[in-house]
Amino acid sequence: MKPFDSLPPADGLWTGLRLLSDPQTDAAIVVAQGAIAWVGPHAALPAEFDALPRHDGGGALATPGLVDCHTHLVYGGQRANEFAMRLAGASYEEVAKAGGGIVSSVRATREASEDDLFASASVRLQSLLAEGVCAIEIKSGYGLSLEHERKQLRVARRLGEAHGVTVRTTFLGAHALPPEYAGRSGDYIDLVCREMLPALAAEGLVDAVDVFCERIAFSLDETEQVFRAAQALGLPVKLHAEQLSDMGGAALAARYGALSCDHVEHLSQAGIDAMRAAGTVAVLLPGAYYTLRDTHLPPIAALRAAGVPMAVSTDHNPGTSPALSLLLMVNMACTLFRLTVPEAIDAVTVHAARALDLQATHGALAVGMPANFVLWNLREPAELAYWFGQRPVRAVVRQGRVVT
Ligand code: DI6
Ligand code: FE
Repeated sequence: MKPFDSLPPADGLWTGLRLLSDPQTDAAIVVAQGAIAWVGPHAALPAEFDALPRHDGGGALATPGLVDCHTHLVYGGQRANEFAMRLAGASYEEVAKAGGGIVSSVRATREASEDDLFASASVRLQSLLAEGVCAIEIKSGYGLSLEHERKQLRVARRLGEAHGVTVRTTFLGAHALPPEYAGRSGDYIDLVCREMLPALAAEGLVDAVDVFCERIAFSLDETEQVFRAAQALGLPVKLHAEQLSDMGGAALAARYGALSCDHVEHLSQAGIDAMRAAGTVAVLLPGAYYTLRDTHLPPIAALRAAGVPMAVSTDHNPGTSPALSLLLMVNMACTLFRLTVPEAIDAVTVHAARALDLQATHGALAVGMPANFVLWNLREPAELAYWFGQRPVRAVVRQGRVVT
C-alpha cells in the first residue's frame, strides 16, 4: 500500500461531471488546497478557475464521498460457523446463549495483537474505501476490558491515519457482558462508567458512546447509567435500539440528545416522536436484517412522515452483518425497506454524516468542505441503487487526494 500522503493531490479543475441535483448538465468541481472551492454547471464557472490544471471526469456522475456511519470493523476471527448454525435452525439469541455470538468474537479479539487487528481490519476497510467511502464510524465492543477496548480503539485511529480516511470512534464497552462478569451486570456497568470510559476518553480515543440496549444485552437502566457517564464527559451518545424488541431505548436516547438510534426495527411511534424532537437520526441496517432473516420491518413510512432523517450503513460485524459493500446496503434499503432512490442516496451521504456529527465536513459537495467525492461510471442516479455486486467507480477523491 502506498503511503496516503504520496498520492497525487486532487487540486485543479474537474470537468465533464454530472451532479445528482441536475444530472443532464455538464458540471465542474474546483479543488484548491484539498478543499472544494467551487461546484456547479460548467457554463457558470468563474473565469478565475478556467486556467487551472484539469482532470477529465469523462461524463461521470459525481456524488459526495460515502459515509458508513455504523461499523464494528475491528475484531479477531470470523463467525461463519454461527451462520451455518442459524441455517440449521438456531436463532441469533440461541447462538448467543450457547456461548457463541458476540462473546466468541471477544475471545478472538482479546487473543489478537494490535498489529493482527490492524491487518485484518485494513483488508476489510479497503473494500469499503474502493467503493467510495470517505468517512467511517468504527466501534469498540469486542474487547470488553480496558486493555482490549483500548486496543480496538487504537487500531481504529491507526486505520484512519494509514488509509487517509476520516474515522469516528465509538466506545461500545456495553456491547455484551464479558464472561468473567457473568451474573454481575451491575458491576460491569460500573466498570464501564467509572473506569473504562473515563480512561479511554482521556486518551482521546472516544468520539461517541454507544450501548447495545436489548434483552440479550443491557437494560434501559444500565443504558442510562452509561449515557450519564458520557454526558459527564461531554461525549455524544448513540444507541443500538429496538433491534429485536421495543425496549423504549430510542426515547431514552433522544432525551440524551443522541446523534442516532440504530437498527430500530421495533421502534414505536413514541420513539419516533422523541427522535424527531431531538433531531436524532434513524440508522437503518439492512445487512443485519437480511442476515438474521428478520421479517419485522423498521417503521419507514412513519419515520418518513415524521421527517426523521434516515441513514443507511453496513453495520459491518462478524455476527450479523459481514457486509463490505455500502452500495449493496443502498440496494437493500430500497428493495427490502422501500426507501426511494433519493432517500437511499441521502442515507449514505448527508444523513450518515449527521449521524456522526460530521455534517459540516462530509456528506455533501459544498464549497469549503474537504474534497471527498466519487466519480461513477453511471448515467443516472437510480443506478447507484439498482446494480448490485459491481463496483462502478471511475475515481475517488478522498481528503483532497486522488486515490483510485
Ligand atoms: N447489534 C448487532 O447487530 C451487532 N451488535 C449489536 O449490538 C452484532 C454483533 C455480533 O453479533 O458480533
Ligand atoms: Fe451494530
